[in-house]
Amino acid sequence: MKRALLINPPIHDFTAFDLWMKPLGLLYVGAAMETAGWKVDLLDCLDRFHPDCPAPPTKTQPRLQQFGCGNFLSEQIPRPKPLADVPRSYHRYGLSPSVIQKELARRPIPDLIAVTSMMTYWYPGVFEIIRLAKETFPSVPVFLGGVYATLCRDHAERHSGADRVLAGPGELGMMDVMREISGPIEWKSLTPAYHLMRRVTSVNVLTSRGCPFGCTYCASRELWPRFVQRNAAEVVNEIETLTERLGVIDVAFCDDALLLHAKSHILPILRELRKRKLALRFHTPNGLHTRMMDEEMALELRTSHFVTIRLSFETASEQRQIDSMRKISNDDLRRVIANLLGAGYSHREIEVYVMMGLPGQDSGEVEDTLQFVHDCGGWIKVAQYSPIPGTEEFDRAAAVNPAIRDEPLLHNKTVFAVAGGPERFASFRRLKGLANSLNRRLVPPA
Ligand code: B12
Ligand code: SF4
Repeated sequence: MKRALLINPPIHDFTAFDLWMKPLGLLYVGAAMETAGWKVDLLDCLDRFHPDCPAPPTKTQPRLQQFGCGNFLSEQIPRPKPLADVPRSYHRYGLSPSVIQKELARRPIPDLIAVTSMMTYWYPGVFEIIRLAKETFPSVPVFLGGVYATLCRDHAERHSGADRVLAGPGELGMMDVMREISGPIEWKSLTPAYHLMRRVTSVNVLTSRGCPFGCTYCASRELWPRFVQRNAAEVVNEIETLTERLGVIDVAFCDDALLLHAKSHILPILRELRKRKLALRFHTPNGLHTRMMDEEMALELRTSHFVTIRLSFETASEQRQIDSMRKISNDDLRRVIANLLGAGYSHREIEVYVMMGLPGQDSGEVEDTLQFVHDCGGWIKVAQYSPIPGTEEFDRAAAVNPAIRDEPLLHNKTVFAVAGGPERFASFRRLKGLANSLNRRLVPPA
């Protein structure tokens, strides 16, 4: 039997937190390989529960902790050269290199190694793991896929050390590779291979791929050129099977467009889940399409135990809404927050993403947006802009800083918020302070 070793790399970044973070892409790749009769093993360098390398208890974020989120093990490391000017400490998150080496050494030699990648600016962790894997298994081919590999393919091919970089959906890419190695394989519908993980505190579910909107700062189209929704019954069965088998109650939806075509998709999914009386809690860390949240949807989410609701709003600038986002207006947000409040959500539970650091965005625009969200009764969640190759906004950002074209480290969300000198940093801190004080005013501490 052929063997594959899947690896989820460590992260090098200013901050990282396990916010329902799962190597979902890799778990799909693993499912495809198991279906094809391969023996699959996973080395999850972000395993918070590894006996030799447990993550420290999470001291903050009690709300998120109870839903299965938490800190990664971390150590401070020097900032890489392109980030030398960013006034923040830089860390390595995940299992220590020595534990990774031990983990690699105790495994039988695989026939191939499949490494995933997430944020484009997390490539140093990817390179590190490829180097360590090559040290232990010098003759085993390493395949690299995932978001970084898809969006920065040239960079990955030139610098990662992987033998092959596969852009796009890995189930398909790896099928071709497996066919090359072990002959014909039949395609089957897949459930992510969560059983490969040591301990799972929540599951991530994708009910669809892609998004038809095409906002100018978003990579969705680059990653999934077509919007495809899965069969509703298949999604319900997956949620039921996974949560029962793994003994978890927290489910995070990772869709780009969860609420689209609701009548034939998410509404039947939620109704069927309720019918099956599964005691689950749902989370939408990746913002929801706000416009789709009518009264009926707000009530459905409440009745179905959606306990983390995040809405994509980004900006109250009507000009920018028209120019760059096809998804929302200010009236939409006002109406939607009212619907959610009407459905029984508290102000604290209605989290609204506000984007900071977009090209050409001045602090006045952000300030107006913060105030607007607050006035509507929403809890502000500041999201820092990360420029993503292949998007229109990336070209605008590159006109200001051409270095982002060759150096993905400069896509880091922290860089974009705080780089550009002390004035910009001071403005960023002031805006963060304003967001916090507006939130405190909305929900005074008990
Ligand atoms: C869910 C999600 C999150 C979650 C958690 C992610 C997780 N790991 O679970 C949360 C909410 C935490 C998050 C946070 C952020 N995210 Co996010 N996130 C996503 C999202 C919507 C889905 C990721 C996912 O689970 N996909 C599902 C799996 C199945 O897909 P996949 O991993 O790509 O895997 C497939 C292929 O890539 C491939 N593959 C994967 N591995 C391998 C391996 C091999 C060998 C092969 C062959 C193939 C292969 O096959 C898989 C199956 O088809 C993506 C957008 C998207 N559509 O992908 C954005 C995305 C990755 N995030 C993005 C951004 C901007 C952010 C934030 C910076 C937002 C912000 N401003 O705060 C933060 C950053 C967090 C941080 N610490 O820096 C950007 C990327 C930015 C970048 N420069 O790389 C994306 C692309 C969205 C966008 N706007 O365009 N995110
Ligand atoms: S609506 Fe959301 S997922 Fe769709 S393109 Fe815009 S930002 Fe991306």
